[in-house]
Amino acid sequence: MFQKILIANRGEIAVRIMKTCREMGITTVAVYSDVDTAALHVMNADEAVHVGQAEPSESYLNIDKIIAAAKDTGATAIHPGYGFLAENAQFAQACQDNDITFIGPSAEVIRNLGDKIIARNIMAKSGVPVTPGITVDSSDHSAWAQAAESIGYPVLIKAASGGGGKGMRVVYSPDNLKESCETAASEAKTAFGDSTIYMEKYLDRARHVEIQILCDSQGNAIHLLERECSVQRRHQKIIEETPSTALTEDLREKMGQAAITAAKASGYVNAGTVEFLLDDTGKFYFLEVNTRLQVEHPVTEMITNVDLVKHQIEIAAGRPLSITQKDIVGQGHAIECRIYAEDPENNFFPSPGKIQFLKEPTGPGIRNDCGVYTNFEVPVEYDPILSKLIVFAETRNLAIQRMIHALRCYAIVGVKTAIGFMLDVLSSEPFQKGDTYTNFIDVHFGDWKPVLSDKEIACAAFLADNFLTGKKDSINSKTQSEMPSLWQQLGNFRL
Ligand code: MV4
Repeated sequence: MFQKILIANRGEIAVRIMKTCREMGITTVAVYSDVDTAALHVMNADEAVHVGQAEPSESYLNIDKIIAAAKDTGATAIHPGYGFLAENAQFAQACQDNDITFIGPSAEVIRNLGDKIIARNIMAKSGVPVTPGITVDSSDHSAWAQAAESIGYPVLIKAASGGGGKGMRVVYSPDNLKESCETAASEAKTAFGDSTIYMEKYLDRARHVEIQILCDSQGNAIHLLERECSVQRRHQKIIEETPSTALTEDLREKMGQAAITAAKASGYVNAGTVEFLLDDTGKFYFLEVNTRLQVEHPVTEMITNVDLVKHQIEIAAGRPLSITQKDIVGQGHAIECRIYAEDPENNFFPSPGKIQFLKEPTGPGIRNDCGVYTNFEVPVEYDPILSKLIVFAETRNLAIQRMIHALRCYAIVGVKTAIGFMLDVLSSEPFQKGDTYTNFIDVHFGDWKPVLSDKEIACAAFLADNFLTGKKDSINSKTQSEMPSLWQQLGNFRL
């Protein structure tokens, strides 16, 4: 087993990974940039190496500096987290070239699955269902027109190097086909340095359901059930849950097996996620494989009681999986809300700044994977995720109720968040009915306006905190028994 692991990331995910390392008796090395000298992940690590300026290319994305930091500290493995270098084949290769274990799949697998056309072809060949689709020479427009006719409109133009929805174009009629292909190709060139595009049948009204997999280097592969991630805005997931309200036991088994087939067909080793679109008739189609630990992995951990990071580390160390498919039994229901520094009154644009006060929700079935603390200045340079609030309960309804409770107890002052928005989504009838499709937010919350300002919501939780922790003197001088239940007042005030 590794003695020392370097975590090539920051924020909540770096903190999360360090927790498992500590439990396993592994020493951790943090890396940090100029604006992260006081970041939580630095304080949580045993050692920390300054790697450069705030710009990601100078620090968290700088392969040479990260490799040097591992060598200088004697770390023999690197966990990349998500984002930054997590799905960078060049980085995985650089680790290998320097005798450092990359905690993730091989460079070759990352490269193959990173190319969505290659990934699609691997899956189609091994019997994993893919949407009707065609790759043709991007300069031959008559070939495109023919392809679209044979697939049938609407079609979706995707970038071969894309993923996460970047560079996609829906085309409803032949009139805009040429133009859409050209814009998609040029967008892809700008974003990924690769203008290769391909075409698929566009599936309207589908759900995004993904399967977590774990594969060891001995050829054992298991799946850890599904995550429903349909509730998203502009390809940014907002709320994730497991199990999906859309799966029957039979469908779950079929999708799980398809994910294992996908893993074996691509030579996958370590933790990964196979994304599918699921339509109303129970048909599902391969989308892509995410070759990393995902943001939403905690919901899977909650219902399976499996520490995914621990298994990632054991697999990377060459150990066989210590669990089998029979050990994976989903229990109860888990929901995650992503808490970003974002402004719901300004299109949910990032709103970094100084955290003036933070009170994390706690209690039975509540987990908050947090990367910030009171007085920390959220840098403008990075993804403004503050934490992920995850709840677990026996049933979906109880989990929703618990999440509403936890969100109401979550006080964040100093930066704006979408906690009020999340509360409205969780309280809504379509969400409670499990009527979650990828267009859920646009359809039901496209014109959402806050009733209470973000400040009011944070203040309510702040006041509640002062009250509950006995600092009531700062609110008024009455003793607790003389006061009307502030908690009750706040409850009425807030919803
Ligand atoms: C699709 C699709 C409909 N039809 N492919 C978006 C992210 C990338 N992984 C693929 N995506 C989609 N591919 C076909 N043939 C709809 C989406 C899509 C989507 C998928 C998952 C979650 C949210 C989404 C939002 C819009 C579109």
